[in-house]
Parts: sequence; structure tokens; C-alpha cells
Amino acid sequence: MAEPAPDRACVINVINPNTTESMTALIAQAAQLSAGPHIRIVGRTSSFGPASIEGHYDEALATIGMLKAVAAGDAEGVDAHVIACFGDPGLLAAREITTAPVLGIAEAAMRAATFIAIHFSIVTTLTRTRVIAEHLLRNYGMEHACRRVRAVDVAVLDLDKPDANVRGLLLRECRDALDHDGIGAIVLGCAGMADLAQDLSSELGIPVIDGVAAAVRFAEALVGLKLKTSKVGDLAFPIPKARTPI
Ligand code: 2AL
Repeated sequence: MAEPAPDRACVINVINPNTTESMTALIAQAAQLSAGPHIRIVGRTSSFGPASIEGHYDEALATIGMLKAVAAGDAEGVDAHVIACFGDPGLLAAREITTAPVLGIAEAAMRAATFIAIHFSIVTTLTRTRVIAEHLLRNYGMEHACRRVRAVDVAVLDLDKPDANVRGLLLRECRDALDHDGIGAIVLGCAGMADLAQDLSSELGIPVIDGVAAAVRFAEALVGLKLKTSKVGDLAFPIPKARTPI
């Protein structure tokens, strides 16, 4: 029997909604490493907003730059978008303005966790950002599955600083979660932790889920299934009206 012709390359627009280029490079590399063959990752840095997203104000500002990055990806004809920040800032707004699938890394990681475990814990950056994950858990109907939202108290922009000992802190917090939370999986709560998941998983002997990889693979699956964001009902294009251009 003849082999099916490989699909044309699928292009995924991986948006870092903060304005830090070095973080985009880390995210894009992790995305490409976790993607299947025939997947091309376009890493895109927000052109507007905060250098890192660590609170509600940061999220509100970051949403504008993220939406511009979705529009830029659509103009290039990408097949799907990933919002690579664990607060999934502006996820539903992004789904309104495009027909391509849009995945947020928090939702993707949480859903991946529930496919392979009954309960999970999240390990995020600053204690202050825990409330963002808690709100998402409620919105996504995942409260029952998440045992605890933990933090290592490292700022997003310190994650790649060798002095911050991020691997050591994450290892300690994940081990504590494993010993005390009654969980089967751990979700990492920041895109800037994407390069650490596999190493932590091997060291701890428990699935450690990076949302960037999960979102890229779910995006691939939706593109493969030829499923697009529905324009019927709640995610229809925004109602035309006078708006200040973004
Ligand atoms: C994040 C993230 O993923 N990117 C960012 O700027 N802030 N999340 C977090 N919990 O701090």
C-alpha cells in the first residue's frame, strides 16, 4: 500500500506575551524540541507590555501585545497559536480574533495532567502568582484535580540566573509535593521552566509537565484533526464597532 504523503509543514506561532527576548528563545527552543517532525515553531516576543508577567496588572497590559502577536501570526498564515505564559493571559480574546486553534500553556498542562493522573500539584514562580493559577483552575473546572499550588519564590526573570539555583529549588518543592500532596503528576507553572521538566521528571520518577510542550502537541493534534476555533456562538469574531487600533 502506498505511504500517505506527509502533510505540509505545520507552523505554530508560539507567543511569549512578555517582552523579554531571551525568554522567547528558551521557549521556542523547548517548543521545537518537543514538537513532532513537520512542525515549524515561530517564536514571537510581545512588542508591548511588561518584561515579565507576575500579577493581574501585568496580565492586563500583556494581553494587548499578545493579541498583536496573534494577528501577526495570522497574517503569515500560521496553523495554530500558543500563548506561552502560565496565566493564559487573553486566551479567550485571542480565540475570538482568529480561526486557528489557540492553546494556553496552563490549560494545556492541566488537561495533560488529568489524562495521566487523578491529582496533580502546580509549582510556580512567586507566591504572588499562585492566585492566577487558582483562578484558572476554577475557570477550567480543574479544582478537584489540583491538590496544591506551590511556589518557589523566584521571579520570572531570575529563572535563568545560575545563582538562583532554580533546579535545586524546583527539585525540593516537587519532592515535597510528591511526598505530601497525594499526587500522580506535577505541572510547572511558568514558561521559563520549560527546559527543566524532563530532567525533573527523570530525577523524581513522576511525570512533570511543561505547558509549552503540552500546548504545542495539542495544537499539532487539533491541526491534524482539521479542527479550528469555532466562529459559531461564544467565540465568534468580535462585534464590529469603533475601536482605537491596538
Ligand atoms: C509567567 C510566565 O509563564 N511568563 C511570565 O512572564 N510569567 N508565569 C508565572 N507564573 O510567573
